[in-house]
Amino acid sequence: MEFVEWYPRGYGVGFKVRKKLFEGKSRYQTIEVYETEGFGRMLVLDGTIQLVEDGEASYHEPLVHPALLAHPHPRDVLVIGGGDGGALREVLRHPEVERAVMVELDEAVLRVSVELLNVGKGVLERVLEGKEPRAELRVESGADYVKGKEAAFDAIVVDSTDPVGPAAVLFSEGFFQDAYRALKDPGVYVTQAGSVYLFTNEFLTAYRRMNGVFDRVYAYSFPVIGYASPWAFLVGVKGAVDFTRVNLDRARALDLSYYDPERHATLFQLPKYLREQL
Ligand code: AG3
Repeated sequence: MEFVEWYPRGYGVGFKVRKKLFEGKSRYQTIEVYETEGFGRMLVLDGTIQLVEDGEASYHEPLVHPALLAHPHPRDVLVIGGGDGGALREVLRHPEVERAVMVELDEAVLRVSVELLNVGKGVLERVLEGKEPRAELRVESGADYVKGKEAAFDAIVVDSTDPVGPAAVLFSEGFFQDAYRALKDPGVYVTQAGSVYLFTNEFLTAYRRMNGVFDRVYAYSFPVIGYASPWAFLVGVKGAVDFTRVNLDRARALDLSYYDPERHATLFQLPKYLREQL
């Protein structure tokens, strides 16, 4: 058996799977969990691969650490989405973080992640049992949550699904404006931004919208296991955050496997045709 996610133009990313462990429909989306042959369990939302257990860090590390290591003191951090707990887990590895709020829209994703996935490494369970004093978990729309917030967070990390359906609002200009206002100064915002080659237009649209809102916008990419790689990420900053540099002393304590802070500059490699459009 195999599971293939089909991207535009007939480009597929697939895994051999031993069996389907779960399928269900929540208010927002179809949720599936598979046991893959070589990469542990796999989470699929509306037919799109969200993660494989043995490889998810190739997404969560480059999503979280560059932004947090570029910020001088990420004390208050907001995670939007990321119901599997992987992004929150990486955020909590930073000792500077005093408070991490995670806002997930779909309670069913949280439940499936706690019951069937080994991604949050117990982080979600600990938060739910009140044993993670730095973290707070809310089940609501991230777009609603940031509305009206002012200078509340040093960093905002958006770990969303693709910019269609429930996550479309997280790529809208109005949301970027709300997120900008919710940031302190200095502040840093990071979002996943789709496949460099297969979602180029969505990526460019998000880039342009963010450019109209944030003080500076940076685009980078990373090869992610399970996605049509390279995968794009967008950073927007408020005030004095230089995203071309990260704090290497703080980085050393993190013991990372994929993102290499010593080679931070390599993040910015984009295909020439795309760089020329930024
Ligand atoms: N992040 C999912 C990124 C989008 C994947 N898109 C796709 N495969 N078409 C959320 C899951 C990881 N926490």
